[in-house]
Amino acid sequence: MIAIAAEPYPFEFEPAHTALLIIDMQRDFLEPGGFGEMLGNDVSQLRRTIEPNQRLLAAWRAAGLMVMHTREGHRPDLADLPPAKKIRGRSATCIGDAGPMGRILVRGEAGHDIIPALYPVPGEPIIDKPGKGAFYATSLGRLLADKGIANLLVCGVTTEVCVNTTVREANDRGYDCLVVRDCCGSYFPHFHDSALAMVAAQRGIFGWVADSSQLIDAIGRG
Ligand code: C5J
Repeated sequence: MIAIAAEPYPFEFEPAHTALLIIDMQRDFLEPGGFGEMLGNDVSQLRRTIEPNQRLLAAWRAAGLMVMHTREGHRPDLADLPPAKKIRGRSATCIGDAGPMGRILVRGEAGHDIIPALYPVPGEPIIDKPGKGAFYATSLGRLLADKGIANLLVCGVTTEVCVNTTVREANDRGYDCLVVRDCCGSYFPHFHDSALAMVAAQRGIFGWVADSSQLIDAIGRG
């Protein structure tokens, strides 16, 4: 059992029963010229998470521990895209339409894929999810149960949408979640800060928050 300093109190975990879950580090959200930037967002707010994620991912891989990745997106026939989600935002270009990097958030398109800097290696499951939460309409719960995972270290983008939604889903399913502060990002820094505060509030109503350095040091100490 390892314990690390975290908010609101130390997080204890057994590495063999703890998965690193990296949410939606996709080209369309992070790369200049992608869907996120097309909507007027400043992608540098998300890109600052790339290096911390690389360091944590390298440490987790070196220790031989469980890593999973998610991608938000839809079938090419859009059968899993609710009409409400398609038109939400009333943008001229919507999910499923041709965008700067192929059809927006459609599986198999360039923009839907994970950025090269954090690309999964063989053996790391990729969960394709049609919603914001990683459990909804996916096999994530089954995979975690099969691997005996009890704790999740949650990284990725965006902190207030897909990260927090996944943490809430995981919380209701009995997982302990630690959200990794510097490995998560939002286009809106104040949303990032608020989303983390919500996780750790009320003595950890959803979970814990810590910096990646705490995890890397702890794994290094073994
Ligand atoms: C959003 C996400 N914000 N991955 N997706 O639409 O947070």
